[in-house]
Amino acid sequence: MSLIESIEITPIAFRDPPLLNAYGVHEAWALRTIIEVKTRDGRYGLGESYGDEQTISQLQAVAPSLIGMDVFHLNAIRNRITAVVKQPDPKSGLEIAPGTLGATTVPRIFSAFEVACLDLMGKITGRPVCDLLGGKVRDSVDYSAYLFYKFDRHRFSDDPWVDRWGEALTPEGIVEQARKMIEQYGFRSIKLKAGVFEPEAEIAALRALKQAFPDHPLRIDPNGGWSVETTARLLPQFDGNLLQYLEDPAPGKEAMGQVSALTDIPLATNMCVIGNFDLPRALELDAVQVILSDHHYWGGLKATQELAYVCKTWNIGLSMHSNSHLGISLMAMTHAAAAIDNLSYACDTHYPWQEEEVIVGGKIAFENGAVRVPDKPGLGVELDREALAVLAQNYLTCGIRARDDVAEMRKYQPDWSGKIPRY
Ligand code: GKR
Ligand code: MG
Repeated sequence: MSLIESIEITPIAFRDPPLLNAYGVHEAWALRTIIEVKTRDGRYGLGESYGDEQTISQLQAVAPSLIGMDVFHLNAIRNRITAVVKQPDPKSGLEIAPGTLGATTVPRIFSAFEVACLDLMGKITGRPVCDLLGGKVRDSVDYSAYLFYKFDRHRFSDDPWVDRWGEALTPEGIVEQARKMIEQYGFRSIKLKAGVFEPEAEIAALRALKQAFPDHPLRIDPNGGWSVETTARLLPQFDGNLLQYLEDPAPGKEAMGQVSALTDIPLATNMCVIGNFDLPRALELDAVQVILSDHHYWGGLKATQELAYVCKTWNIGLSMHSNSHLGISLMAMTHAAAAIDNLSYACDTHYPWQEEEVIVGGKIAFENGAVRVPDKPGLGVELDREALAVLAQNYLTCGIRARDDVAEMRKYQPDWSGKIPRY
């Protein structure tokens, strides 16, 4: 009853607004893959992962070798995946989406199956996934309002869809976006995606946010868009507890170590520490004081717990990273976060930016900025097969096969380099 009989891997595409970052702009469609692991008795477990061609072909290559394995034997499944998966160049992929990097291949592919197996284990035992991780330490998980500079609509897409958020290219536009998002979702922390405009303009937006939402902790994340010199110049402007943490101001561990030596503001990362292999050097340099976990590339929910123990041991803060995703991922993130006591910050999520879903019941609700931890067996979500078919069809027709923010930005600005640090 717990042996894997078949695996379905379905690439999907859903609409994504023109969100700006240091690399460029989001394309009109974001890609994901839905993973279904099935047992003979008709049960299925769900996973959600990246949708770039490389990830899809790796998932497809591994799947046949898992048939007949026991969903409870995660160690054996990890060993099988490690033996089967082909390791690409560790530097291949998109730096801004760490889960697409070659260096994270085995943990990324394992994670997709691990979550599906945990969902199945939960369904077989009648327990929610967080119980399989030791039980919840909180009843709901806090997420933050994840603000982006953005265009009003995609100028180069044939699809007539226009998102409901409008343009945000100024401090006023960002405050307006925050207001809408907080009104609708109740978020109690704010993150501003930066690295888009001159840093002073982005700090003006932070100040405007502080004035409008004095009780909301603030973070800014230029994705390594600033040099060490620029960051050093900006640091005094963050005085007075403006920031809860400063995320990836400069690119790479060495640069982050240099910035860290200049400030008491905690530095956070989802770029220079993306796996256990990055930890020794980061610790040696004291390069980061907060790590943004992400089960999608860190090796699953249990590996995220292991990272939490490392963070506890070394007195490093733990937060959670996100890329564009749907509800299966949100539920996996919620179960992991529910079972980690030192996850001390509201988690990131892109979820409000997406309108489509693949789960029964549509979009997951937030209350006061938090998602309630479900007590149903498994992840607590079921697949809406009609919705899945629509998004699978989108994938076939959208023409995108790997996220490329740089190429998309070049449509607006042909001389765009997309190189970091830019300032
Ligand atoms: O979606 O543009 C984006 C984000 O910049 C994303 O790609 C990052 O991986 O959210 C992420 C981050 O915190 O760096
Ligand atoms: Mg980040």
